[in-house]
Order: sequence, then C-alpha cells, then structure tokens
Amino acid sequence: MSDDRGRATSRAVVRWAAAGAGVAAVVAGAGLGELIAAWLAPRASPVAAVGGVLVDLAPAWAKDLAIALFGTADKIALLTGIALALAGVAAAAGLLQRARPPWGAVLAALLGGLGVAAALSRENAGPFAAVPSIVAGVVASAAVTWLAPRADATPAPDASGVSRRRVLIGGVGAAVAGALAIAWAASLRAGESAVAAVRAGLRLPAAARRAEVPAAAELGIPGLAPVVTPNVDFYRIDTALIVPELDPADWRLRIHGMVEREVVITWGELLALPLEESVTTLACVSNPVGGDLIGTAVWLGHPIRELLTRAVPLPEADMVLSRSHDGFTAGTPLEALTDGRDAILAVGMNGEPLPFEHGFPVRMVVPGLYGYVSATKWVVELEVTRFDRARAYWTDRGWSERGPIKLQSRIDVPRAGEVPAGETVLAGVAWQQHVGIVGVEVQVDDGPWQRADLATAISADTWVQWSARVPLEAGGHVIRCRAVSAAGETQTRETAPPAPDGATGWHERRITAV
Ligand SMILES: Nc1nc2c(c(=O)[nH]1)N[C@H]1C(S)=C(S)[C@@H](COP(=O)(O)O)O[C@H]1N2
Ligand SMILES: [Mo]
Repeated sequence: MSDDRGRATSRAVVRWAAAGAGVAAVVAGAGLGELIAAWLAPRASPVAAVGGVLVDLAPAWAKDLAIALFGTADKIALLTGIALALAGVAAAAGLLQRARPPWGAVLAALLGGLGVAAALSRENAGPFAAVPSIVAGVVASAAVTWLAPRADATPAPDASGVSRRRVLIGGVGAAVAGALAIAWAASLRAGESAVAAVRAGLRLPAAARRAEVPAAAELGIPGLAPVVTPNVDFYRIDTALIVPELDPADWRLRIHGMVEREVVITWGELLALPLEESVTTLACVSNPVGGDLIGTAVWLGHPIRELLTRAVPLPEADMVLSRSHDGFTAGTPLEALTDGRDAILAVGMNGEPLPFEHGFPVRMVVPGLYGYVSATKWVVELEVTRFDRARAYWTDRGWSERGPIKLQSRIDVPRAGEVPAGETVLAGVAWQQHVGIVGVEVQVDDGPWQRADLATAISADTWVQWSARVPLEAGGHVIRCRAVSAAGETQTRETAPPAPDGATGWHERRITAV
C-alpha cells in the first residue's frame, strides 16, 4: 500500500470513528434519559416527547399517509424515523466536535434542549418533565467532548496516555450501556404499573340496562369479522406515543363552558350512577375502503345527556369540546349527545374495564360519528361551546368539522387469492351507524347486482354481517359489494379519499377460481 493511500484510509477511519463517537455519546445520553423517564415521568421520555410534538405538527395528509403506509403501526414507524434522524445528527455532532470543538458538544446539548422543550410543551407535563432530557443532553454532550477528539488516537498510548484501544472501549461501552438502558426503560414501561394493578382489581357495577346480541347477528363464517370484536383485536388509533395510565382515584370530569352550572364528577360518583350497556360500532375516518379501522364492542357507561342535563347548556351552544388527559380534543355536535342515542361516558368494553389503549378509565362513545369527532379516550373535560368558537385537534389540521359516518361495506370472504370454482360464499360487513343497513348487494365482474343475505342487525348503531352465494367459473374475477341504508341510500361508487371527511367507493377484491 502506498503512503498516500494509507493516509487516505486512516483519514476515513478517523472520520468514521468521530461519527461513531457522536452516535455512542448520544445513545448513552438518550438511554439514560429514557431510563430516568421510565422511572420518573413516563410521558417525559425524550424520544416520545419529540415524537408527540411531531405528531401534533403533522398535517392531515401526513396522518393519512402514515396510516395508509403503516396502518396501526404508524407509531412504530414514527419512532424508527426519529431514531434514524437522531443517529444522523449524532454522527454530525461527533464529526463537528473533532473538527471544530466545542460545536459538536453544543449540538448534542441542543438535542437535549429539544427534548426539554418538547416534554414541557406536552399537556399535563408534570413537574419532572424536563429532567430526563436535561440529563440526556448533559451526558451526550460530555461524552462527545471526551470521545470525539480521541478518534485520532494511535494504537499505542499517546502523551495523554490514551490508546486507540481505550477509546474504542470507551465508545463501544457508552453505546452498549445506552442501548441496554433503552431496553431496560422499555421493559419497565411494559411491566406492571401500579395503575395496571388497580385496573386488574376493578369490578365494574352490573348494568342497570343490559344489551342483547341476538344469536342470529353472528353468521360464524370463517374469515368474516366477528360481529362483536374482541378487545385484543380492536383497532387502535390515537396520537399518544405513550398510553396514558390514569389512576381512577384521581380521575375527574369537568363539564363547563356555556352551561348554567359547572359540574364535576369523580370516578366514584360516575360508578354510582346507573350504567347501561349499548352495542356500538366505532369507525375511524382514516379507514380506507375495505380497511379494518372499525370494530364493534358492548360498551358499559352512563349517558352523557344525563350529565349535560345537570349542567344545563345555554340555548346558543351547539358543540361539546371534549378533552383528554393528554390534550387531544374532539368537537361533537351537542345534538348528538342529547337526542336520545346511546352517547355515553364508557367505563367498560366487552365485559371488562376499558383497556388502557382504549381510554381507561373513561372514554366517550357516540353512535353515528367518526371517532375523531366523538370518541375521546382518557376524557377529563367537556366544554360546552359553539362550532364557530372552538376548534378540535383534527379540525385544526384540515379534517371536517362534522364527521357523520358514511355508508360503507366490506368483503371479508374470500380474501385475495384462489378459491374453488363453482358455488362460492362471499361474506362481509356493512355499516352506517345510527342510520342502519337494510340491504347489501354483490356483483361478480360487471354482471348484475345480486342481493346478499343479511344477518340479524344488533341495532342501527352497529355493523351488519352479510353473505351471498355466487357461481364462479374458473378464471380471474372481480367481486364487489355495496350497501343500502335504512334512509334509502345506495352506497356510492364515487371514490373519495379518507381526508377530509371519510372514504367512499365500492370495495372490490380480485380472486381466481380454480
Ligand atoms: N385521547 C384521544 N382520544 C381519541 C383519539 C386520540 O388521538 N386521543 N383518537 C380518536 C380517533 S381518531 C379514533 S378513530 C378513536 C379510536 O378509538 P380506539 O383506539 O379505541 O379504536 O379514538 C378517538 N379518541
Ligand atoms: Mo380516527
């Protein structure tokens, strides 16, 4: 090897070492920060706080895109993106610190500062919100100050007594310690919390009014979505990177705004009121045609209208802005909460307390409206107001002010792929909550529309299963379905994307009969 090439190689090695030093320093700082957050203030996790700010800054199309690309894994995708961006900045800090000290250390400290700002900006941040990010920034900045200039260390100890070997041990050690701390923090967070123990020990009161799910509502066809969705399979959509864990003992709901008297109700008071069961299908406005951001549960709760009656909304009010513990808001037409439908403050879901992901201890459920305008989880506040005075989380980001659920249907059986030729069973679900479904039709290729059989509807507030038998010749086919509502509307073939007020169009699947 010529001397020149040797020098070029070693320059490249030094640069890689400096970049690696930056990454090791930031991993060490972030790891310690995450660990402290897991102990002290879960929602102050530096990475989750920055992620939360990014989620809040994202416009409607970005949410739509994230859900289209990653579905309910959108949060994992976001955190992965943040980790990659962090690694990039960390490498830059290492290079900068070696070439132009102290700017690398300053950059590392700025990362910590970003975490501090993000954590403090979160709703209900708590007194320790800044601590994890401060520690992370100080450690990262100190570590890069020590490590980066030593990227040039020689195999033998130099004047300062530092050899390449010792630097390597320092750098790799910092990175490994940081990674271990991150893993530890994750396991602490996943582990049983005190509030999880409270939830596990809860027994909800019996329902004063029980809901019936008729046996004939469930067709029991393999591959068809069950008419009541088990909690573990229920879709989850929210902006929370860390699921709030509220202690019911601390929970309060405040009803205020344009009311004659403010009402505050505690967990104990809520459970002492008559609780009713209702079966309601919840759907997300981001659900694409044929998508699975929809599910049905037997909810247990108390009618919101009863509590509003105590507060007495002023005649000019037309909206209730509900707010969650973590700052999410939804604007629900006052009328939908008072017109007699099963709009409830839910505490139970399919026979158990709400799962944390679905809003423990209390959430709203309102039949007929998409979740973003009605289904506030971890709800702590109802502000009676007007649509022309207040805006909610998603309406601020370009989604429609009102979100009535659109008429939709989906084919679950068969999925894409091969089916035996001959008589074939098609099956799926159809919904337009609070309007109701009276028919579903299916079509093979561009043939005539044929009426499907409907299962017994639980109510107008739930989806309905359907099935149909169609003859299929060998070869490729396109199958489609469309629903007919109790209002006499036939599901439109006109396609619309989820933004700003819900997707439309016919669901179709391509299959091959063999
Ligand atoms: N606190 C809070 N509540 C929320 C949301 C949220 O981001 N934060 N998302 C809403 C949306 S968009 C939907 S579709 C439903 C989903 O409820 P689920 O996750 O229980 O299925 O919750 C609603 N309630
Ligand atoms: Mo949603």
